[in-house]
Amino acid sequence: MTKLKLLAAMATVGALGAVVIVNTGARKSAAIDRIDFTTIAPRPTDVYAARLAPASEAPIKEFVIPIEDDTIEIAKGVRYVGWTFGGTVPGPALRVRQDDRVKISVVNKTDMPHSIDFHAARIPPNVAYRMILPGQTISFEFTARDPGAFLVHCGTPPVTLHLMQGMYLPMIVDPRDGWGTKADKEFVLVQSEFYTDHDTTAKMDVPNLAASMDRRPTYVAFNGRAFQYKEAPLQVNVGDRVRFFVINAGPNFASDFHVVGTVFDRVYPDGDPRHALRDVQTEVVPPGGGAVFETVFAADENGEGIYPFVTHAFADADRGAVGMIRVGEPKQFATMSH
Ligand SMILES: [Cu+2]
Repeated sequence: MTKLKLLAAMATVGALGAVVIVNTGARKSAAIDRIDFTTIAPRPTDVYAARLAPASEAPIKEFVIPIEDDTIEIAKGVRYVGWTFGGTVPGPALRVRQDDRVKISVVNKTDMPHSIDFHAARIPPNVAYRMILPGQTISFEFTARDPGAFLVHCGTPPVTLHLMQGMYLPMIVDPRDGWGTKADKEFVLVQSEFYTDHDTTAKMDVPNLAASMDRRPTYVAFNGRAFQYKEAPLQVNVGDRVRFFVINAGPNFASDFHVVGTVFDRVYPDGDPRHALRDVQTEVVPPGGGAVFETVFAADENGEGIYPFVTHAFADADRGAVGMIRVGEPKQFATMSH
């Protein structure tokens, strides 16, 4: 990682940290934690901040989410007009605790109808997930009854199109009794596909819905940009227990999540600790699903080094669904095979 990229990564984690200080420090006793994503203006070339901050202790969490059309970067130097929740693809990670009351307001700032579907909610979809017309705001609330790693997405037909355009975000619901282990680092990774043609005049990629119907993706990505964590690896320390929240927005392909050079000592399909699996090499996360993966980069075993994370469906990894975890301060070897 270049010094500049490291500084940029630190800045994004720092920005996330600032939110944590607000949420768990000065407002620790506040009953309502309100995050208004309309006030955040991310830059399209920023690396998506995969590092997660803890949820605040407020029992009521309120999220204001704008729907916007934004120019994003889906691979290095490849611009694309995405349909976004909150200006990025994926949209911002929402994190709450089991039993929290979750209040949602979604503002449609585009000229097209959209909607929002929370997989974490038990709620009548004809009420909460109805069409949001241009200029309209929809508000609803639910209790986060189920722990897990959930997908939130636009459900407006054709859903394939709204998903390949970027309309999804991750939502984490922490179990009321915690995850059973203490993680030193937590990351969120949302896998998805982009289906595009290149417009040589506009020098941008444009959507190709027929390619999505034929399941022929141009890019498969973690957190909205092919190969971004190859260039800007996830940084952890030797000895860290690392928890990954892996969510699959699809629209079409499963993620066969695997980290080269380690074994997951725990996997929670759906992100529910009651579903715990032990000592897993690869676990499938289906489109519309999520799971929690934990591993320890122990000094005497899989310590300092560079560990690729992939979908083990390698045609998809070769299209961009691969990144790196940098453990400690290893020397990079140019001949590494992944
Ligand atoms: Cu939509």
